[in-house]
Amino acid sequence: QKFDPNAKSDNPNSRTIEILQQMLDYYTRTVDQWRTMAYRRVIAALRRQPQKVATRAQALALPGIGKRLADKIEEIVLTDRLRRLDHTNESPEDRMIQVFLGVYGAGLIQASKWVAQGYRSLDDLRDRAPLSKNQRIGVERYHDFAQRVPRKEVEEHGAIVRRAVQAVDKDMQVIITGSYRRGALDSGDIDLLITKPNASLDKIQSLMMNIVVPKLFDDGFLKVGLATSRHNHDASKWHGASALPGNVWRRIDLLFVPGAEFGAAILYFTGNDIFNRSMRLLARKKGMVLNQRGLYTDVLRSAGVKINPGRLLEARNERRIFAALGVPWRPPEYRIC
Ligand code: DCP
Ligand code: MG
Ligand code: MN
Repeated sequence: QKFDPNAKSDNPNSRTIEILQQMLDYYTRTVDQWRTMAYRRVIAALRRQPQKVATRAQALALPGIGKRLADKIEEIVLTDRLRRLDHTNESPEDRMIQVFLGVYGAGLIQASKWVAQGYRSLDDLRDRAPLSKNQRIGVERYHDFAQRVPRKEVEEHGAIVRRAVQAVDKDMQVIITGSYRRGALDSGDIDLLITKPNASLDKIQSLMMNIVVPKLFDDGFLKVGLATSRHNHDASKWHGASALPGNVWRRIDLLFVPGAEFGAAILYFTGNDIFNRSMRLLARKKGMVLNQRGLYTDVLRSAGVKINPGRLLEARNERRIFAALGVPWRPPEYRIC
């Protein structure tokens, strides 16, 4: 199917999400962890609704949404705003930090620095601030990267990469993960896991970096590379931007995964990040270690010194990792916290 560049995001709840997101931004800044979690949960639930959630009762029927949030959803739909937002009492500096946080790669420290240094708009940053190469791209493509990617367009980008990968090796697999795999109707970026059964990381990595990525640049599909890591201890990755002809630039992440680690990697890359944290914590409590490369028995230490590295329990199969942890299988759609 063809992607329609003029199509709006398919999500009927996008306005509600937009307003709830402003609340989430506020609570994130005030480090209100409890409300941050609640708002993340409600936004994730709304992202997966194909129908508009308009009433308190409809909102209450969603998993993990309590009465107060349900009231807020109804208020937003009825009034197109949320009174609570008018009382968050933001200073102009707070609002500017929020804007600068949207620059790719800029964290709270960098965003606060820019405000402290007197920059008051994106134009200001672009024209006057000394910026790294990536920061400059982040500023110049700010409005591109701020737009959510509709599910259909995520699929289009995945298909283009898959075609290029399989032209080189038809046994290679390209799997769309991240929020897409959790069922989101639109995503912040495009997350692609690239693997091949029984292939080593070196093999996949060199094929991607020497052949596929350059080819996708030649085709005009990839626009810029923003971060690469060769495997030190991290899995290998390539972060950058891609675009369909005539369309806005999207953030795209490629994760290169050896066949033997597929299960642990897809579990990690499906997220969400809070679900990942809770799985890791659970593993710890059971004397195991979970990371994106596998589930291990804990490292044996004596007086703080490693005696024994952890022994690998499972890495290849996602379901078997749940089983080894003693947790019932949770489909990606339900991994929202
Ligand atoms: N991840 C994680 N911890 C992080 C960052 C990422 O565990 N600090 C994992 C879980 C995420 C996955 O990687 O789901 C992909 O990261 P993204 O930042 O792309 O997040 P999502 O795809 O979940 O959401 P979005 O739609 O905003 O891209
Ligand atoms: Mg993502
Ligand atoms: Mn990502």
